Amino acid sequence: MNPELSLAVSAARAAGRPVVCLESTIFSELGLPSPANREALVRCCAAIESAGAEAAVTAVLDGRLRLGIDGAEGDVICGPARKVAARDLAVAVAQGWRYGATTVSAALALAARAGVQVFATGGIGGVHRGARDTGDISADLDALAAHPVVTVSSGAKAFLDLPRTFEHLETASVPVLGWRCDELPAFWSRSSGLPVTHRVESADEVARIARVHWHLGGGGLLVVAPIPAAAALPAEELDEAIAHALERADAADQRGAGVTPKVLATLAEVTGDRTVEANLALAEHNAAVAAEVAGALASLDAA
Ligand code: PSU
Ligand code: MN
Repeated sequence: MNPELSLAVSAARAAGRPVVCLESTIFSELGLPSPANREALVRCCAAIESAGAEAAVTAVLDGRLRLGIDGAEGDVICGPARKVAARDLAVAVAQGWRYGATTVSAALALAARAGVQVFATGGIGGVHRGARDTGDISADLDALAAHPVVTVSSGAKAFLDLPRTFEHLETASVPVLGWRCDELPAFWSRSSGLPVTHRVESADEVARIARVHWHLGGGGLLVVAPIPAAAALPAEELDEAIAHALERADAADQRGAGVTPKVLATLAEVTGDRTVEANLALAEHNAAVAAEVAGALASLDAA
């Protein structure tokens, strides 16, 4: 079963224009708080479109796999949702869920199924701190390895165990390419102290690497782009807020899929929404970088 393409996405593909997929969890009530979620949707789509590509929000709507939404469906995308990771896609379809919001893992599955090569998000999921006890490792990591798609993100969310997250990506053979940076970004901050294995300077370079990687049978590639400097938050301040948010999630006995939304909400509360502002800026920037990469891949294909 292939995802249904919106008219705009179909038209873009017919015209050979590049397409960039987006997840919907970040735009739903599970992701950013209202009205920032709507602003994020508008800004990400505009960033992709002003770079000459077509934005394709992924979701399950009324039990149908979707790639690209029509304008009026923005209200649904920004509303209440059930979280859909890759393993939930089939259930959401068979049970006819009104709105299943795709995480990175589900969005990558839909992008790959439709042959879309580039995907943008804020931060991927990864290995949670304390995963040794809880076993909580996001399905995003396996999906990144499995699907031949370039993902652009600002690293992984900084409340995760970043060293283990990136070790996992190495084991899974996912190239991690630093977008004009030498250190892995830490989502709301520009650096984590962890070096990237490879630095890239341009979309064309990413496209050429991706082409060879896929030719050799590789799966996904991760481009990590730091948050624009003007929007970045100081790492020390965040460390404190993160410790507090994780304690609170733990005290509430939050487990599984509920952890990420709970932690993000607490962080917004204790920083006076500054994490939300930062999240908007980095998501928009990642969308713009992804559109550039999609354009570069399209040029290579045409050559
Ligand atoms: N990044 C954000 N906000 C989010 C997420 C990531 O800034 O809401 C979502 C993404 O959809 C990601 C998911 O795929 O969290 C990971 O959830 P989990 O840790 O349960 O796998
Ligand atoms: Mn999890």
